[in-house]
Parts: sequence; structure tokens; C-alpha cells
Amino acid sequence: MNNTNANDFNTGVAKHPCFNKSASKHYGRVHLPVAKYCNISCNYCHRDYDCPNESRPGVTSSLLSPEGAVDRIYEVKRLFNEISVAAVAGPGDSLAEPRNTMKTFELVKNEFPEIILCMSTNGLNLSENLEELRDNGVNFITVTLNAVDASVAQKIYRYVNYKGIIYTEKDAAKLLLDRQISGIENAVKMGFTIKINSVLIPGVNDFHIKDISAQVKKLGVYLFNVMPMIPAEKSYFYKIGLKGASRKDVAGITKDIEGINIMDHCRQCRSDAAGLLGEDLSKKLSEREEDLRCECKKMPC
Ligand code: CLF
Ligand code: SF4
Repeated sequence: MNNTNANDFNTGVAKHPCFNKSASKHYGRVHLPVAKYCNISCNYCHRDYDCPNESRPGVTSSLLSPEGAVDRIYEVKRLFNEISVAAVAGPGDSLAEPRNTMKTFELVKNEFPEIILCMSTNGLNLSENLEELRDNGVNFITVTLNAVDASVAQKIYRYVNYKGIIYTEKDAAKLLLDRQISGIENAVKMGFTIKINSVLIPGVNDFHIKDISAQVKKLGVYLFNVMPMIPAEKSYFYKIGLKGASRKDVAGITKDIEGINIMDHCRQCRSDAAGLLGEDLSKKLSEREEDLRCECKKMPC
């Protein structure tokens, strides 16, 4: 990964533990699990678990209200004060139903103006939410982009629910891709610092990761993060016996990518992770919120 430069200090990269490996040694992040719904169906996901696009599957979290999210930051800071980033990263998609996400950012910005705000999304609803994200002080956005070709994307997504209409097969793939690319493009133009997560799915998109990197480089993305797929139990890929990928697979594919910063210190953390990337404090925090499992199941999965 490139070293930071003077501009990075203005954008906050210098203190963001995911966007800057050196910062990850000193600064932690807190994930605020306020987003319970999702609007697409990835074949490596099962809604019993956190969104594998940003989180390790197989570990459920409890859900927070926006007000509870502010309390969570105080709790985390009592254990580890060097929290530089607060983020919404699921457990569903942060923008499937954006009200809780936006309210959370608004409250956190008012209470902790020094904390950098960050969000991850599948990108379907990104464009229409960018202005509000900017107004709420968000600077860093991660979009999970697993393909830049609809014929590849079609193998990864079961359906897309856009404005209440369900799209499947190639229609779903094309729609999601168009929305993701335009969302990334618009976000870069508006000055957000963007990371792309691509989930490496053996036999499905492994041959395609370089194409993704080339496209996102053209779009002005700051950081590219390839994550090995860990298929959630009960997910479609799990059921058909598709094996996950390893860190070694990721390193083998990313070693030849040039012209874009590559993240190699991702911990595929939970949607309620807190503290330094390598030392998750979430288990130590009191469990006070409702269980998130039920609402996600209302969507066909
Ligand atoms: Fe969270 Fe993601 Fe923001 Fe970081 S995580 S929303 S950019 S504050 Fe970081 Fe965790 Fe990897 Fe994500 S180590 S899974 S890259
Ligand atoms: Fe699951 Fe939605 Fe995340 Fe895809 S975007 S992994 S369907 S929660």
C-alpha cells in the first residue's frame, strides 16, 4: 500500500485504520450495527448472519438504535480511547433502508465531531444517498463490487430488490452493476474517499479480479481490498459445496495488480467490531439490544 501524503491528513486517511495500515497499529474503529435490512441476495450470504461483504459470516451481532450507537461509542472508548473511526457496516446493507444509518451518522457527528465517519454498502442505493451522507459528515465509503461484467455478476446474486421491484438473473446483475458503477463515480466526484471490496469466489470471479481492479482504478478509487469468500452456512454457495478462498489465494491474485493501493490487512470484521483491527472488543461489550435475526428473514433469501 502507498504511503500517505499531505492530502491524506486532510481527508482523514492518516488516522483511518483500514485505509492506512500504519494507522491500524494505533487507531481503532467502532462498527455500529444499525442497518438490519438488505436489498439484494448474494449467493455466499444467509441472513442468519452478518453481511459477509464487510463481515465474517457465522457470527451474529445484536442490533443498535441510532441513540444506542452513541452509547456504544462511549462504552468502547472506556475500554480503548483511540477510536478514530465510527462506521455502519451492516449487519444488512447500510442503505437498504437508510433512515437508521443517516440518523446514526447525524448523532455521532454531533456527539463526537473528531471521529471520522465511514460506511460500507453493496452500492445499489448509493447515488441517491450521497448528498445526505456528505451532509452528515461521512468521508469514507466502501462498495462491495464482485464483478464488472454482468455475466459474472449473474452467478453471484440471486435477486436485486430495487424500489420494491424484484429483478433476477441478468436483469438483476445489470441493474446492480450500473448502480454500483454510477454510485462509485458520483462518490469520487463528490470527494468521498472510496474503497472497493471484492469477494474472491473460486471458480466464479477469481479470473476477473484484475478486470475489477482496472475498472476501479479508472474510476478514481483510493483502495482495493480483495477478501477471501467464506460462504455462510445455509447460503447457496455453501449448499452446492463451493469452497471458500484463502488469504494465500488473495495474495496470489493481488500481487500483480498495479496502479491502485491494495489493502492487505483486512480482518473481515463483524458488523459490531470495535477497537484495533486485530483485537476485537465487541465481545466484552454488554449485550443490550434486540437480536437481529428475525427482520432480515422477511426478505426472500
Ligand atoms: Fe469498518 Fe470497513 Fe469502514 Fe473499516 S472495516 S466500514 S472501512 S471502518 Fe476494515 Fe474490517 Fe476489513 Fe472492513 S478491517 S472488514 S476493511
Ligand atoms: Fe448478504 Fe445483503 Fe450483505 Fe449480500 S449485501 S452479503 S445479501 S447482507
